[in-house]
Amino acid sequence: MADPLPVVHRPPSTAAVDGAIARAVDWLLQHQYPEGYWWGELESNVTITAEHLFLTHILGIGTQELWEKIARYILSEQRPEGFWANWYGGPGDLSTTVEAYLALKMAGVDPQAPAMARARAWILAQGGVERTRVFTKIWLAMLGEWPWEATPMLPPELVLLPDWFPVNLYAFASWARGTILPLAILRVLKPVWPLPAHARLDELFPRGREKADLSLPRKRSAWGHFFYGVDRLLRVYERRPIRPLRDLALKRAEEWIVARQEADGCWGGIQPPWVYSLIALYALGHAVESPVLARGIAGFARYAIEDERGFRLQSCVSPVWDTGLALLALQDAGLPGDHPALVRAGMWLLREQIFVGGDWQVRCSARPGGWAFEFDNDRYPDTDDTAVVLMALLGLKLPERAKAFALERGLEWLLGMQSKNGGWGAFDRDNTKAFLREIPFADFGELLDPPSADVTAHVVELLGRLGHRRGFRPLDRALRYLLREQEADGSWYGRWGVNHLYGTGAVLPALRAIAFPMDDRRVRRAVDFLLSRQNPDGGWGEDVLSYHRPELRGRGPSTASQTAWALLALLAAGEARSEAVRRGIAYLIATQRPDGTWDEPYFTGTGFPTDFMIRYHLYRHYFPLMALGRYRRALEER
Ligand code: R04
Repeated sequence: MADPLPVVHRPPSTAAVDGAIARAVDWLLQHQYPEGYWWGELESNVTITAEHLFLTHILGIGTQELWEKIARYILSEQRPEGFWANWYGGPGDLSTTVEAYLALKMAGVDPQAPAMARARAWILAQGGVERTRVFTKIWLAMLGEWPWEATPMLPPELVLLPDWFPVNLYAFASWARGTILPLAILRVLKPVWPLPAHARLDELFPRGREKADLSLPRKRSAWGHFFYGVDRLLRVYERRPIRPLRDLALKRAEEWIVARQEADGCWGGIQPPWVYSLIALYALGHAVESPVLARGIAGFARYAIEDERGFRLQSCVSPVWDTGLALLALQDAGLPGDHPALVRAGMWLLREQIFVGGDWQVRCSARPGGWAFEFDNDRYPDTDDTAVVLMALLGLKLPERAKAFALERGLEWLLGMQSKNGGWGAFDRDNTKAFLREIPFADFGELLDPPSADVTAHVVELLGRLGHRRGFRPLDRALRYLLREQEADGSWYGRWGVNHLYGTGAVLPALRAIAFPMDDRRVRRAVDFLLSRQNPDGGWGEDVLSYHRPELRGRGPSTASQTAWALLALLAAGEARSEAVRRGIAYLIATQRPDGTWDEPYFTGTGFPTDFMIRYHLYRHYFPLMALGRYRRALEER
């Protein structure tokens, strides 16, 4: 961790603010891709890369050269205690550590090496393989190290259930849907691609394989008991010689998957549905050389990163999101809408708009017109990217008719995606069937995509920038949703960013954009929350563990992006001339590097709260730039 910074007493001078903005703008302009977009690394944890090694083993396409690079990267991420964590500074994660350990063994790392001995001791102290999550057990089942029977049932017949049925594929979040169906195929085929003897995991069963606890994760709720009963019934069905629907279900599931492969070979733009789809199709008999598999395998190249630390894979890529936010930051910094770099980015975004249908149409009848997070993810546009991109485009000088068309269709799609409760989920409308969280499979991540305050705030901010005010029905409903979601401490929860600083940093700018009175008591409570959380160094930070521990909300070592979120909220609330904002701005200036950017080892992005955390490598740059730019502008007013 960095040394504590000196406490700042003097307000930053105009020259210091101007200089910091100029350096940050230069840095960002230098890091734009020639095609016009910005694209920073999306860092997660070692399971993504370990599982890539498992995939190449299963498909028989691994090379010793690749595996050694993967091993180098995984070893570079190990903590001195022997474990691997899911985010910087986070606690050890048993499943992640078991997957890392196995990948290292497969790559040929000597199990007697000290790093391996430390990992092994830690794993055993945590209870070993039998205590890992369902996803890890499924990987181990495919590799012959865990009995398939000791994983939850997942019937592929799910694909046959109509969308009005209480349980059906479309009731699950888009990411869960794309993951569950290939896993359901694998769960009935139960394929095994055994490990070589030297890589087997006997030493990770504390009481030996024979005495391993094979029971399923069990939820204590009423629905939990119900689904546990369903699991047992499915096991009876499984033993029957004739299962009339099975062949049909497998056929339909295969078609469903093949139909959803994207142009770059991925599924949903994210690693889990992608790897499981490839493996399921392979298990169904598709050859590695078949067009579907070949395209799918080739697609990983753009998600891979090779450097001195070896080879790693990103779980997802963020060019659209990064480009939208970088454009907003540059405009906040005062760059004109006809600046060539901004126009180039805007033209690139126009080409990324999606005009084909997707799974979202099951719940929404609007015409397509949104944006996805990634280069190629046409079937799963999301409302968050769409709102941010539309805000970014608003101020740009682009061919007029093309711009008007993009705005109109983007907005039409967004309005169609509003959920019944007034908020917006990311990929679907009304994806809110809470009882599904109780299936035995669900011991990791999120199975649903309900509306969240952060996404809703981005849409509301867009509506405000478009000139909508209270009295516009969709806006009134969204505002009521946001006000209902405010926590007792005055903050808002952050679904896709850590955590209450992200949520609050999204909501207050949205309220300002719709001309909500910023002296309202609810706004003041949010301001008080932020003021009470400022660190002695002038910055703000929030620990990932705040997702589980309310006393950590808004608390943690200062980071550039989280300081910026707090400042964006305070600036929106009209606090530009406050001591707190001055000190926050001074923190950003004092921590800026000579080359114009910031350091930030912490993970401030969220895939699934605590289960899957992300570090967006450009967050530490464009959010501080946004805050500095808006600060300067606020001081110029009046
Ligand atoms: C920041 C807001 C934009 N948008 C969210 C996009 C986040 C991109 O990053 C990820 C998204 C992911 N989804 N699902 C997974 C995931 C990972 C990301 C995922 C991860 C593990 C498993 C299954 C799915 F990095 Br297992 C949507 C709103």
